[in-house]
Amino acid sequence: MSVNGLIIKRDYSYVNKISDDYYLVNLFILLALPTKQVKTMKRIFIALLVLSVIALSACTPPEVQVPPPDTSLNASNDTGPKTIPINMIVKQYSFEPSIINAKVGDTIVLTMKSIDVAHGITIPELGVSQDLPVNEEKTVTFKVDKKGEFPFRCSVFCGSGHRSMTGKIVVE
Ligand SMILES: [Cu+2]
Repeated sequence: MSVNGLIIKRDYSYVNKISDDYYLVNLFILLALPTKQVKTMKRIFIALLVLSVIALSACTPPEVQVPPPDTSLNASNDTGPKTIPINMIVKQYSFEPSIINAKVGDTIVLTMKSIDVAHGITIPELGVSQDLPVNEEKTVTFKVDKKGEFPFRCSVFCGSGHRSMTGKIVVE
């Protein structure tokens, strides 16, 4: 019998005497033993630990993702003004999309929905102002008939990031 063999025998009997409550303690004792067999067990244990961590992280529910709406809806070399429908998600602290592109003469049909707290939108230079209660769709329709950038912002105080809740309509 090798010395290693004796150590294993002795320690296994020791482990057997300890109640289940000390399962973890037993594991650590085993992990501290320097024999080949225990080293193998240690590897298996660590592999299982890594696998369970991976399994757990795979099980965490995915974040609810709002599909990113188009920010560039000014495609086309079509002639003539168009009607541009925009679906906008409003939340602390952003409008999505935050940039809306259009051409002079286009009509924008902007449908907005706040998904967290009450917000509002104001586009001063285009005369647009709309409260946006939670979970209610609100639509404003307006025509853009001059070139330029027309900033909009949240018009209802909604928290610490309220002032950074901005966007713009870019008319070419
Ligand atoms: Cu807001």
